[in-house]
Amino acid sequence: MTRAPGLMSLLLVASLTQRGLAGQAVDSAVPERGAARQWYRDAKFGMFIHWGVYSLLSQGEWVMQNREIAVGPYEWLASTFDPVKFDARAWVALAKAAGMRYITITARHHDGFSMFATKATTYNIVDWTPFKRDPLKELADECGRQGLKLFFYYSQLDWHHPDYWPRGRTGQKTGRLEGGDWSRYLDFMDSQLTELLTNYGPIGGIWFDGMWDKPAADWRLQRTYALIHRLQPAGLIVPNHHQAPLPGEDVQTFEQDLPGANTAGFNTDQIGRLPLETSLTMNDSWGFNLTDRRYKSVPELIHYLVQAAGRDANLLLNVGPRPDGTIPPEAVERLREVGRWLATYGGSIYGTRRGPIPPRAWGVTTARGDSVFVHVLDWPDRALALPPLPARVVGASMFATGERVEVRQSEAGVALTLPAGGGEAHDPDRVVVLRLKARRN
Ligand code: H79
Repeated sequence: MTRAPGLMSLLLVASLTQRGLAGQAVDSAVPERGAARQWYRDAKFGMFIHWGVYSLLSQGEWVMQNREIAVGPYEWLASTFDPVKFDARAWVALAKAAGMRYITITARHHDGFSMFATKATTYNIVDWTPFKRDPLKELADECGRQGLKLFFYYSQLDWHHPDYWPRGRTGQKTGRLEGGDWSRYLDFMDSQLTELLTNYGPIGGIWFDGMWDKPAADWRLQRTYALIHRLQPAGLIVPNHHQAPLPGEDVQTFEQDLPGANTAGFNTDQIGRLPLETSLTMNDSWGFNLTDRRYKSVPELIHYLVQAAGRDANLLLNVGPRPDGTIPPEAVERLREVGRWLATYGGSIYGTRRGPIPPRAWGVTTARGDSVFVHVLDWPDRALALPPLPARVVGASMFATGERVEVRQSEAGVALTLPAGGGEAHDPDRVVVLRLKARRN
């Protein structure tokens, strides 16, 4: 008798594994990771930080590639990095004020410079620069104190390492020798990942990027994923490879697009069953860019957050700190405003799942328990017609003010009449709470 459930769940895991979205099987197999994924789905809002040697040149994190800077001159640039105003407490406090629940920071970007203490190379912030401090350690400690989770962005692509060979689509003009040992490079990455997963306490997970540089290469993914999951069973693997999820992965992330959209041109339209995330720049740059003034407005940022939540996805919103370690004031202002909005409306976002109505032209729905939150993002009128809902609506009100919302429910759907006045039509998001009649189990 006692063996039967074990066998059943083994069979279940095996059958899930064969469906190609094998990552989800881990949910039931490893309780720590199942809980971490739940936490992640509830968190909804994170801060992405792109910060490194490239920040000095203020042209984004691809400057080494775009300006064809060779390894030698870039190494000199790296030796000048000295962000004296870096203050982990201030960064984490800002993320918290914005209503963010986690931070994902570049531990090492494509330029190959390690922003943390590592024994695998001297090309790192502690050994190579006058700064000599480990900002990731300071951030990890501060996140622990302020209750945020910290994820490490880790580039698989490297424009500096001699063993990144054969070269992929990028990094051709760096003046490196034409030769190298690929398996030694993979060992190097595993040793750095081991450091990131052992020296910083419990972390949220690893956010991989750059595999698309050499799509056909053997990245030894399963070995690396197993290493990560062995070192931190609750650590999530978030791969930005722009493909459907592969075995061992925990989150499907979309770059500059809501799940399912592909305006960026490189995202997949295959949405798996893992937790989802959208990463987004606040202007048009990830790394610091002094002249990029194309900042999204506060209502636009709120819309992205709500649109993501309505699709079951988190929003990972980027900031590109300046080379002195400060965050640009344009970003600070916007983050504080979004945080102010969340202080009122967070209950319709955090801990929710996508609602019963799929995304519509006027907005989206989120849901928690018997409550459905109707997010009216783009609709000028008071009257709004919804498609049929799975249960009877027993109450309807405006989320922020509690004002009554008139409801007429028929076979054709649910007609809402929103209250007049209050300037609500100009709000970035008019949120209506519908209470559905509880379904008895
Ligand atoms: O870290 C940020 C970017 O630096 C990095 N990901 C975000 C989070 C990134 N850079 N570029 N991309 C992601 C998009 C990749 C574009 C590609 Fe291509 C188009 C990869 C393959 C085709 C550019 C053109 C690189 C190779 C060919």
